[in-house]
Amino acid sequence: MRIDVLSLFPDMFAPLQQSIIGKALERDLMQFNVIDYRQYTHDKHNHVDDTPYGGGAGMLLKPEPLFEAMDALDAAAPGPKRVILLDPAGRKFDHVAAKSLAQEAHLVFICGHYEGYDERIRTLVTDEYSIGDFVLTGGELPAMMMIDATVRFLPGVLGNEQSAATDSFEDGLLNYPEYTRPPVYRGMAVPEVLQNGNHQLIAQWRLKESLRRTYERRPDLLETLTLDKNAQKLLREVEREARTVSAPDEA
Ligand code: 4GY
Repeated sequence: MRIDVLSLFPDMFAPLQQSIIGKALERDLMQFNVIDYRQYTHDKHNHVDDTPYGGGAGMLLKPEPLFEAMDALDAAAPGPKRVILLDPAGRKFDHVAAKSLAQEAHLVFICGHYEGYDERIRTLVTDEYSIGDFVLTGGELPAMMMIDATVRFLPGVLGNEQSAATDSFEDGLLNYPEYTRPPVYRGMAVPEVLQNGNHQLIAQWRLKESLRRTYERRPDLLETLTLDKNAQKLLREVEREARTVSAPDEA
């Protein structure tokens, strides 16, 4: 996979070269390149922004630098690309989106600044994504988050011991609670079932606790999920236990 980022603050991407992404670069599993699109301005003061037609507060990104940066990129690396714009008005980025982007050969991220984009910039774009309902000062942090979440899915990036297959969201549920040694810490014990080595019982306990955590924290995830008979039974137990625990007087 090749990733290009168009940014006015290329130095912000230094941390990405560390850690797991750094390893992916070392192992040649991906190429990563940041383009400072201010270099595609022609005026003396290298302006990338201008005032909005029709008036109003704030400045907008001008179309020319981004169009010319994309022309140069198309010439240097021809072929199909997913061109991603980071914007609070985009589709919500999630686990499924990261997995789908990981199938692509070439991703381009456009990082904006100021109060928004000249609308014509959107004609360069194949996908618009938001990382959440809040407004940042630029698209660099969202781009880094999306790149990190996507690169994890490239074959060979995670070791066997850190498989993406056991992530939260992979089965549509939040992860079950996990424990390591010691067996009791400050009076808090590791659940008995995890210590007795019965893998069937452990799998059932984990599925039930995944369902419990999702039911308590992200009931919206359960709405779109199809559960098998066993999971349905465990979810009914979770629901019953929630009623008994939160209203013990009525039990
Ligand atoms: N939230 N999700 C986001 C963002 C910064 C001004 C438009 C977000 O993805 N991007 O807040 N981006 C703004 C900065 C231009 C993008």
